[in-house]
Amino acid sequence: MDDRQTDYLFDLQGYLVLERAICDEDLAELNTWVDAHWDYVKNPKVGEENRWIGHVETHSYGPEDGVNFQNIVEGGAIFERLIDHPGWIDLARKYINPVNKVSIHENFLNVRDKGGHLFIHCGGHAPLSYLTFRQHNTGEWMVGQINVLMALEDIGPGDGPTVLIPGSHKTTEVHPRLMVDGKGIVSAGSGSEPAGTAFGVKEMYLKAGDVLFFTDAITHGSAERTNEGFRRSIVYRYSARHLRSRFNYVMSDELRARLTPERLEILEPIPARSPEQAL
Ligand SMILES: O=C(O)CCC(=O)C(=O)O
Ligand SMILES: [Fe+2]
Repeated sequence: MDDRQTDYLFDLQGYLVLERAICDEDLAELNTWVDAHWDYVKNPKVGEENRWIGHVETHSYGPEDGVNFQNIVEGGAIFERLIDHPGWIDLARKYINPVNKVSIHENFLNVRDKGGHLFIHCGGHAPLSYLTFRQHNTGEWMVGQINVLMALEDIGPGDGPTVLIPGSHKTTEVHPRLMVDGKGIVSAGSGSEPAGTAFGVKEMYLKAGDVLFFTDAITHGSAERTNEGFRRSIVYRYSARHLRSRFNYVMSDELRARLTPERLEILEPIPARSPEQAL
């Protein structure tokens, strides 16, 4: 595809599949990291407390979404390379718009067991400030948040694929499952069914190393995993620099020392200011 075709499709559909964006060597390294931390998949908590691996925190949004290794950029060199990976960073910069600079709002590695899924969420109707998607024939893109979902293994039927509704980032109509008591909500929650059973969704099958690059404004979620085994994915969410940090993890000195200036600017686009710095 040339640039015009890519732009057209992203505007129209709200997503792109970037095939084989991650090379085999990097994939092997990522999967080796997951294997080496399998105990955290099985036992993500000690009592009520999340476990930490250095500055990486094991976390879940709920019982159904699996284990999220949050702040995975602290997990080692391979995760640092993903920050400004050539497979997608230029597209993210372009669609967020260079005047906004990119930052990473949230980054995690997810491992999801059989039965795991996500509820349906988002859509053009939802008023979350970063669910914007603008391309009003001005030639100026302004996309509030772009999710880069990386498949570490093949994700096919029954593997709990991401599901989405192409074009739904543009709709003002509320998806029927997100209409509650006559009002649109941002996300369905417990009591709802897995997003894979929702009206109008498309299952997004990926090969290991493929990336699903999508606006967070699109109506999406995950189908239930019905196959044995675990789904492995990584999500880096790119936004304008003003939106840095869902959880506000404090960067370790070790990571700060290792980061290239370009990567540091993505993780810390607005350096802290204090009178001590002037001393
Ligand atoms: O886990 C998935 O398949 C979807 C993830 C998701 O909803 C997101 O990245 O915003
Ligand atoms: Fe999502």
